[in-house]
Parts: sequence; C-alpha cells; structure tokens
Amino acid sequence: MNIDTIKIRPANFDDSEFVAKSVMAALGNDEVYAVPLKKEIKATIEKITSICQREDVLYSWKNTIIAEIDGKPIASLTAYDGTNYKEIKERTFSLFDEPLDFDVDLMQDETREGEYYIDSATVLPEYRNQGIGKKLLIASIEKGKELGIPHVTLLVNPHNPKAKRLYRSLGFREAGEVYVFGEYYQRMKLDTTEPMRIDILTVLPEMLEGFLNCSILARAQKKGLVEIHVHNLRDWTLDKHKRVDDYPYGGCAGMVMQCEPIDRCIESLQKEREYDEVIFTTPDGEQFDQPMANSFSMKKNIIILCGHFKGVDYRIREHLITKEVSIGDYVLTGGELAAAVMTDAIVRIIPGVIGDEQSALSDSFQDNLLAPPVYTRPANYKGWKVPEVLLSGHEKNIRNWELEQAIERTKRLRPDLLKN
Ligand code: 6GU
Repeated sequence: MNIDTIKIRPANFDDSEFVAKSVMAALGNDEVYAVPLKKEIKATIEKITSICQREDVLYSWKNTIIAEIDGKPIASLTAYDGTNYKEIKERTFSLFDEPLDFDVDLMQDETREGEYYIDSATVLPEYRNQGIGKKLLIASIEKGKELGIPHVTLLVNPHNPKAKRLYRSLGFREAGEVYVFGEYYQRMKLDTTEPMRIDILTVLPEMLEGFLNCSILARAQKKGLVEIHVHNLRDWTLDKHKRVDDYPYGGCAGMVMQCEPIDRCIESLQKEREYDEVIFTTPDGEQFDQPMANSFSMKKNIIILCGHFKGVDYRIREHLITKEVSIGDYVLTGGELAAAVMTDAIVRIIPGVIGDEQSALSDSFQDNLLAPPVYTRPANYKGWKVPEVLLSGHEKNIRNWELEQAIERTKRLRPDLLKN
C-alpha cells in the first residue's frame, strides 16, 4: 500500500455502520471486524449504527472523517466541538439500551467548551502502524483550526507511550488526567491559536533578515501564523573579543564554532519553552524533502542552528542537536541559506499562510506528482496557445487533463518519484 493514495474525506450517512464499528473498536472491541460476526455483536453494531445515523449525538457520521483507499473506507476519526457536551453526551448514552459496563455518572467530562475533542480514531487491523491514524489526526487538527476552536484535545491511555509520542510529535502536550470509562486517562491538548515558533541561531543574522522580512514570510508573521526569531551567536559569547570560533584541535585548516555561545543561547531558549526539535544545518545531514517539511510544520517550537566555517564543535551535535539536515548534495559557505530554504518550505504549508488553502496541497511533491502546467490570459499570445480544454469551462475534463499532465510530466522528468 502507498500511503499517498489514501484519501481523507468527511463521512456521509452511508458510512454510519463503518463509524459504529470504529467507535466500538476504539473501546477495545476488535470483534466487530471478525468474519463471521457473532450474533450479539451484530445486533450491537446495528444498534450503534442507528445512533451514528443521527446528527445530534457524539458519534454522529457528521462528526466523522474517513480515510479510504480505492473508495473503500479503512479508518475513521470522530471529533466534535466540546460546547454543549453534557447535553449531547446524556442524549447519546440514553440511546444505548443495554447496560454499559462502566458507571456514566462517575465519569468526568471528556471535554468542554473551547475544545475540539478527538473522541476516537480507529484504523482497520490490517492497515495499522502505517501512518494512517496520523494522517487522520492531522486532518482533524486542521479542521479544529478552521472552526476557530482554540484547543484540540484528546485522551490517551497513560500506559501507551507510543500513542503519546505520536500526539506529542503533532504538538499535543499533557494537560492533566480524567477519570472516564472506569479508568484514568491522560488528557492531551494542542493550542491552535499560539503560532508555531522558529528560532534561528547564526553568526550572520543579516543574511536572514532580508529574506524573512519579504513577501509571504513577512505576511505570515504579521498575521500571527508563525513567529520567527533570529539570534546572533555573537551576543552569547562571553569572550571579550566576541569570538565565536577557534582553531580545531589536531591542527587541520579552518575554524570551528565553539560550544559556549551556542550552548548558552539554546539553554536560554529552552528555559522559556519546550522545543520539539533542535536542528543543525550541515551538508552531511539527512536530506531535506517535502515529507520532512510537512512534519516540521506540525511542530510547535523548533530551533535551527546554522552551521558555519569548518563546522561546530562536535560536542554540540552530540549533546544538543536532535536532527541534522542538509538541503542537497553540494556545499554552501554556511547554513543560513539552508535554514532559509527550510523555513520557507515549513512556513508556506502552515494553514492560512498561502491564501488559497488548496494550492499548497496541490503542489508538486505533495502527492509525489509534479504539478501540471498553468496558463493565464491572453489565451493566444503571439500564436502561442493555451490548451483548448482549459478554456472549455468543463470542470471534470479540466481536472482529468491536469492529472494526466501531472503523471506524464512526472514519468518524463522525475520517474524516481513514481517508484513506490
Ligand atoms: Cl545545511 N549547509 C551547508 N554549509 N552546505 C550545504 C547544506 C547545509 N546543505 C547542502 N549544502
């Protein structure tokens, strides 16, 4: 299976049975996927399906998004606005006519106003551990942001460190415990209003300032969608000559950036907030690409240390750096351009940064396809003509043409992208 062929879409009424099974499986009942189904399970599925078909319950198809492959649903996620939670919860549970095996009255509220609450997410057993749940979570976080709800929250079993790590990687942080379904759960919360923050550490801040104060990056900062701070490492040295580098031990050529200014700067930042990643730009790092940009853009706070001269004292890389990244197989004079490239790629996919939400997603590389050609007026310039189909106004033909072009160009120019 290629995870890029997965489509995420809102559920519809006809998905209600799939939603019902997902909700049951999320409560630990994988028997819903057995063939043949046990009679009593079948009856429960039917009952819960009738609940999921309603629009005024927690587990409504309306609150659900679906992941599908070739038109077949393989995973679902149910999430809702926590406003009026109590009332909707009471209605939902009153519809279960069988006794529940936990005491609803002892249950604390799972969510409240101001939260977009991810109630449950379930992937069919044969599709688990392939990143599908993460895709659904990302789509759901986007939806919470679009709805303008300040927090996205969810509960995780405290004994499931893997799930917790996944949520943390998406920006969720621990926010207390709640007692529900007869057990204590860890509450996790993601702030949708606090913008992502990028701190860039460099000995050449001028090199970045122009770039950051232009066009889309400047607008994103003004709109409060991202905060970018540039730190001059010379401000962090205790050396009276403001030196930040020194000769290498062992006597080879070139200079090496010293530990102290870098360590002091990172330490002072980490005192203020938690950082998800401390990135070092270096030609021998892991190659930067679109999936890496996507994953960085889901983080809350990151530090980028720009490499320089011959390199940095290796102890910094051993003790402080969490990821080493290169932007390609060539050597630059410093890491500033690499940091700029990465920052640009990360920021432009933050929702709201590019006016047209669609455009960042329909880019080259987002679906492993190069983008189709685009044209604008006039339709005929010096006899150079725009393809007929684009002037036809026929939406379906135009989308088909674009897809054909994208595939043809990828086959011709970047066949390596189609390999998997
Ligand atoms: Cl991240 N730094 C430098 N100095 N050169 C590079 C690079 C980084 N990526 C490609 N070349």
